[in-house]
Amino acid sequence: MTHNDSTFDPKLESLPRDVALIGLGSNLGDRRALLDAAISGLDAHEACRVIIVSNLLETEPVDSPDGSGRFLNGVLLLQTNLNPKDLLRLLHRLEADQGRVREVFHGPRTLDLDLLAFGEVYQDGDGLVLPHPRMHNRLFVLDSVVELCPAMKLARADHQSVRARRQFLLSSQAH
Ligand code: PH2
Ligand code: MG
Ligand code: MG
Repeated sequence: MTHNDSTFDPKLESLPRDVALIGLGSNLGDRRALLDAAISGLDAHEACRVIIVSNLLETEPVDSPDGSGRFLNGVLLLQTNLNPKDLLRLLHRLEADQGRVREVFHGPRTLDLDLLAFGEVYQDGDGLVLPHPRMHNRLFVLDSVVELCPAMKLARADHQSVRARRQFLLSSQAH
């Protein structure tokens, strides 16, 4: 875990308005190098500063084509002056820089950067859904988010905290 900022408070229930939560994933090529390059690329942008990066976890592919390789997943918090749409464009550019080709839906990807949440923005249109419509159902996301912001409330899951939602998914998986 990287701390650039000692002021980040894991007790926060919502993200500050200029902070985005970004999901990192790769299941093709040198996954760690690809994710490291994406993190550096984000931090290098003049309007962005990486606050903190979770550990990177090895995860089984979910809803992916047969034969998909295991993912390396993590999340980071980014302080930014960009608006959500411009940030999404930057994420897509960084994906393209790392050779991402969009062919098969949920197919193997060198680099996947997902805009999971941005401040308390709640929107369903204009080419972008925030918070991400599936994050609260994905353990491979919540396992990393719980490390950075366990108390954050999930607007699309009855405002349960990340910690509570993760426990709920784990216990429903067990039966
Ligand atoms: N991303 C997907 C589909 N399935 N599975 C894991 N474990 N990790 C991912 O990042 C992932 C996935 C679509 O973006
Ligand atoms: Mg994704
Ligand atoms: Mg994506």
